[in-house]
Amino acid sequence: MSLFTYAERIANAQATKEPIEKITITNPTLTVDQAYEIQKISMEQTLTAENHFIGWKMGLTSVAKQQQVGVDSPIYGRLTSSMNLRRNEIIASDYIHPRVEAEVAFVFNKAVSGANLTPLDIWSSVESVYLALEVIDSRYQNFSFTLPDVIADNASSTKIWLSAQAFSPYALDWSAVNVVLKQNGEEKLYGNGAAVLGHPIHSVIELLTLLAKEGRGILPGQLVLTGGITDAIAVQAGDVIEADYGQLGKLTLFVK
Ligand code: 0L1
Ligand code: MG
Repeated sequence: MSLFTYAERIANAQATKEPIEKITITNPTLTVDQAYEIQKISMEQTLTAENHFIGWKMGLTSVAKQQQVGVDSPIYGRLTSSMNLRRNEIIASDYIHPRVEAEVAFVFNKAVSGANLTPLDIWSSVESVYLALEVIDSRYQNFSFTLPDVIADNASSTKIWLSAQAFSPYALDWSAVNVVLKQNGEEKLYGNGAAVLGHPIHSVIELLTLLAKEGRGILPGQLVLTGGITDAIAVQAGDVIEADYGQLGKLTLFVK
C-alpha cells in the first residue's frame, strides 16, 4: 500500500468516525520518516482557503505517555485553523473516542529554527502564552498504536480551545504551573508544567530539532501546543470538563 493510500485511510476514518486497524499491523516496517510523510500528505489534503496551517503540536512529551508507547522521544503534529474551536463546546458524536488534556500554548512573533537550541534562543521569539485544552481522538481502533502509527495519524490532533487571555512569556515559571482537570465537578487528574519535558520550552526545543531535520522552523504568527500537562481524560456527551490553572484562571469545555 502506498503512503498516499494510508493517508487516505486515516482521513476516511476521521470523516466516517469508523476507526481503522493500525497501519503497523499490515506494514510492521513502517518507519518514522514514512509516518511523517503520511501525516504531511493527509494534512496537506485538508488545506483550503478556510482551513489553513496555523502551527504545530507536540505529543508524547511526558515520561508516562512515552512509556505507554514505548518510546523516549516526543512527536509533532500539524494544526490547522479548523481545529481551533470557536466556542468551548464539542459534539461527542463528531469523534471516535475523544479525550481532553490540559496544556499551554506558545504564539511566536519571530521566526526561529535550528536543532538543539537553548531556551534563551527561543524565548525572544515567543509573543505570548495561552492556557489550552486539547481534544485528541485517535483514528485507530481502541486508541491503540505504535510510534509510527500515531505520527501518521497527526499525533491524534483534533481540536483546541485556548484561553481568551494571553500571558506574557515572562509572567511566571511555566514549569511551576499546576493544573487540576475536573470532569463534572470531580477532580480527576493533576499535573504540573514540569511534566512537559521538564519545562514547556523544552518541548519547543524538541519540536525545532525535529523540524530542523526537514529544513523547517517556526514562523511568525504560528502556534505551538507544547504537550499534555495532565494526562488525557476520556469524555462523553453531557460532560463538563474544567481545567483549573489556579491563579491563571480556568478553561471549561462542554461536551454535547
Ligand atoms: O497530544 C498528545 O500528547 C497526543 C499524542 C499522541 C498520543 C495519544 O494520542 O495519546
Ligand atoms: Mg496534547
